[in-house]
Amino acid sequence: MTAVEINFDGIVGPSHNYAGLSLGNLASASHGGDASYPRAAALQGLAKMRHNMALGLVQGFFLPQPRPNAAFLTAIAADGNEDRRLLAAAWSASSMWTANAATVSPAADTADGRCHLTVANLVTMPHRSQEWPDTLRQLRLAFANVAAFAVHEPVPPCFGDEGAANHMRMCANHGAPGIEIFVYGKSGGAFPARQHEQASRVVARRHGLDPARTLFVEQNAAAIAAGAFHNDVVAVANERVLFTHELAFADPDGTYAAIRAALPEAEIVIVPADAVSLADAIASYLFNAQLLTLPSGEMALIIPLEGWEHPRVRAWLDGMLASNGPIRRVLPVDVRQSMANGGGPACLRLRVVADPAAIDPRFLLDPVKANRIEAVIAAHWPESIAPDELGTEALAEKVNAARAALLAELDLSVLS
Ligand code: SUG
Repeated sequence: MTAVEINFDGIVGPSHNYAGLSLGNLASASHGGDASYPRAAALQGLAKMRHNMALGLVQGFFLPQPRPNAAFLTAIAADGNEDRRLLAAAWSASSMWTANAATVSPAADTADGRCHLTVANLVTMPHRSQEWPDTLRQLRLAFANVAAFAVHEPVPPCFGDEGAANHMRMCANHGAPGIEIFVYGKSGGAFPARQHEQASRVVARRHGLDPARTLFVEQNAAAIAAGAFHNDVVAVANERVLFTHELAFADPDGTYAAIRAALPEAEIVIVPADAVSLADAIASYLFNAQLLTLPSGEMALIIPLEGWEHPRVRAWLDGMLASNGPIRRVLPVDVRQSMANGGGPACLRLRVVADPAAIDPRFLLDPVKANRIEAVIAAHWPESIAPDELGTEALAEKVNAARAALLAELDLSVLS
């Protein structure tokens, strides 16, 4: 068996819209009420998947969830008098950000030698709290092979869990045993701390991780206050490399020392605040990047165009590329529709290290399937959604038909 890293991107759903639902996510707040472009959004996401596949990497995907969510509307007793934001929540396409779908511990790290996944409860934001049952259904289909995978229910809702967005794994190479780093926030600041320490600890125990190779690290309260609502807005890791803003963690030196003690080959690339401020990092999403090992062994950083176009970020990246650091290539991608809701390239993917042969092939992408998905999006996804269209029967019919067409095309109507 060959374990490789597979990135599962969320296909952007046909109800993609900007409702300003995520307090503490500055992009979501500033774009609330804008018109959205679901077709362009989904095509941008698909182009990113193709881009990474063309680099020689294995690519998977998850499907959009049913929207508007009838069960959620029933649960909140929607009768037309509910808060407009609750109505919008039932239409949210937020499951596209699959970094929040689950926390994944590859087989090499776990006591029973299986890859463990715990679906994230996402309880902090109402529009995201409805995702986990449908996510769990997809995880149980994609990772149905119980000899290779264990898929867990969410941690109890008294502990907020946002999945892989607050979890980093470092290792000599993907198939080797690694260290797992869980980053949590402490509540009490201006914005909610969405990942709770006890949720991370529950996940680590469930997954059977070795305590000697598991770190629990507090996120810097200043980073959350500046808009880093998930750790993956200020840090990303791949194999032996951690790429981080110097203000990402509450105790940066203690964190780096603990990482080096647990993984001596660790290389930590620190971006200083005097080169790229926290505000610049959050506006540009420099760290919400995919740090990938290419088949050549070189590492590439897939960043959003917003980062490439940002003068101070670009200057820092040019300097990094001219130096002899471990990140050898920087590749910008256009995911502007997702970015306007605070979701960069890293938010759009869930990393799973496993043998692709153990995964249901319906969730794996190839160039022909990408063409088929593109045709469905082009034919069925709404070109645009104005905020006052949410809640209308006409849009509900269009969105439902679009999703049904995609499920049928991918032989996944079982999810309907
Ligand atoms: O949970 N935005 C998402 C963005 C998630 C980004 N994911 C990671 N950093 N891994 C969120 O805040 C905005 C929806 C709206 O406002 O309509 C939203 O849910």
